[in-house]
Amino acid sequence: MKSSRFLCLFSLLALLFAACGGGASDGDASSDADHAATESDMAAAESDMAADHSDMDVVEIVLRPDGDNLAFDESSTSFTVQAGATVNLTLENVATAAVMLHNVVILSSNEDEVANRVGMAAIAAGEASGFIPDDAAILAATPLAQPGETVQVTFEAPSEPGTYRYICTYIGHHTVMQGTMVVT
Ligand SMILES: [Cu+2]
Repeated sequence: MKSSRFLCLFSLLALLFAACGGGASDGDASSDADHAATESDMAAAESDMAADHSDMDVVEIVLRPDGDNLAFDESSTSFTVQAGATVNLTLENVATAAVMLHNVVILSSNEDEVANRVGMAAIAAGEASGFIPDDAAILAATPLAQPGETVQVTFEAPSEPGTYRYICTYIGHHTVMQGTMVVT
C-alpha cells in the first residue's frame, strides 16, 4: 500500500501525471463496470418482474349499471377470478340521471347480514367517506362514480375460493345493486 502510494507520488514527481491519473481512471473504469453490471442486473430483475406479471392473472373486469335503473346490468351481476389474482375493476357509470351515483364495494362474505351491515354503515358514513364505512368486511372499493364517470380499483382477489358479494353503497342502493365475485 505504502509502496504503491510512493510509486504514484514518484510518478507525479517525474511528471508522469498521466500514468498516475491513468491508474485512477482505471479505478473509475472498474467501478463504472460494476455500475453497469448492477444496472444490467436491475434491468434483468425488472424484466423478470415484467415476465412474472404477464404470467400472473391480471384480470380486467368492467361493471356497469343498467342505464338509469337502480341495478347492475345483467352482465355486471357476477364475475369470476382466480384466487390471488390481481383484479383491475372498472365501474363505468353509464347512468345519466343526476341521482344515479354508484360504486362497487367488494365484501369478504356473501352473507346478506354482512351486505346489509355495510350498506347501512355506508349511509351513516356519508358523503365525506365516499359512502365507504370503516368495516373489516370490505376487501376493496371503488370511489363513487358520478353519472357518466368511470372509476377504478385494483385489488388482490382472496386466496380462499368462494363467493364474495359486492354491493353499491350509495344511499339506498345496497339492497338491489348487488353482485357476486366468484373466486376459483
Ligand atoms: Cu348505486
